[in-house]
Amino acid sequence: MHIESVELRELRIPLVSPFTTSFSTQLERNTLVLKVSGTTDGPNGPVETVGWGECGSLSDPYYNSEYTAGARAMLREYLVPTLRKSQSDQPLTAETVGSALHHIVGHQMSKSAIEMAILDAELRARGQSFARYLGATRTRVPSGVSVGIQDSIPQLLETVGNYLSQGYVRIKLKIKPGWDIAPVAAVRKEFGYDVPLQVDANAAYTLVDAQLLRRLDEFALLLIEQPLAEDDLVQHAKLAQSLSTPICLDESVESAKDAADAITLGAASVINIKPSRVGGYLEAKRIHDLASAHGISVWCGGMLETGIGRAANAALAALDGFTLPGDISASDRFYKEDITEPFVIEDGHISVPQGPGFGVTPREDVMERFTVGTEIL
Ligand code: SMG
Ligand code: MG
Repeated sequence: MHIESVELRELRIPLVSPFTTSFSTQLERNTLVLKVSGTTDGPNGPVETVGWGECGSLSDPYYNSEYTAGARAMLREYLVPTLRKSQSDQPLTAETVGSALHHIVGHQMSKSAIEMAILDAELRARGQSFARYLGATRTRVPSGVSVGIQDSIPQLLETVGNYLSQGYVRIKLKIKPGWDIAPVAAVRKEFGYDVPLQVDANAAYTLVDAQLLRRLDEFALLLIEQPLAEDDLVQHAKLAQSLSTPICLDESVESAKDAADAITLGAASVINIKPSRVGGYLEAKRIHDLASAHGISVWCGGMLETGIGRAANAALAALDGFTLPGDISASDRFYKEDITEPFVIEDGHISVPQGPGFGVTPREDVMERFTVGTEIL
């Protein structure tokens, strides 16, 4: 497409309840929504089109190095100007965004946001759904839920019970040192061993904790997600040798190359694919393909996406290699009001949108109420 303008909005959307992980408590989602306008080539000349993207960053650089104010500067100062310049030399498509931005180091989430908007615009212009573009055939995906660290075990049991009664097919418990064995044991005791259960440490442990983490083995977890630091691939490989619980990487994988390294080293037997963390949906698909070829299970992670990112995640998770339920919950898991039509859980599943592009309609009037800044790039 040829970009004419990019409207960048910074939003702050309140969460229905605080979401606590080993690194912070989120009370709201502070994100960027991009609306790209421009033209694509149609059979009878240029066609006006619009597409939407969302940034995976959080307000503070605690999950990864990106943060929303930084992403905003990155898009304004580097990414959008670079794409504008590139389109004056050669045609820009969603598939060339990655290479046009490759010389800019890092900033995967910011890159993903603009690639997403261009992809949505192009697919809308040709009337194709994102699921069809990817070659995904499933029309619904199983819905897992990520449960934050709670104030007490009784409160945790109530929260988990509530999600199970809504039909969530897999529970993920956030853990940290001091909140690990006891909450897992309590959930198993209360709800039994038939509930698919996994944990996520968000890099809160070190290899010194191997013995403690081995105690999780008796609870038949699907996996333990990112127990060690982002750059600890070798140590994850060592840890994998002493646990029977499969190790899944999240923060450590920022590209298909990282995924290949992790697989080669034996650092992960499962990968959480978060499109924003790896620089976009096209790289996410490459990781899916690579993992499938190596017999590594993958599932789709989440960054508390609004309906825009949630729609795209659902389509990605509909690919065959996504063999485990993702963190793709209903919109009301986080939001009283979503900025698109809400995603709902039905029979433990979320429907994959089938309309052109990501297949959802961003509601600018609703967005307006959560907007803390807008700029036209
Ligand atoms: O979108 O359902 C969601 C959130 C899933 O737990 C989730 N994400 O490490 O996997 C993860 C976290 C990152 C965000 S924590 C604020
Ligand atoms: Mg994680």
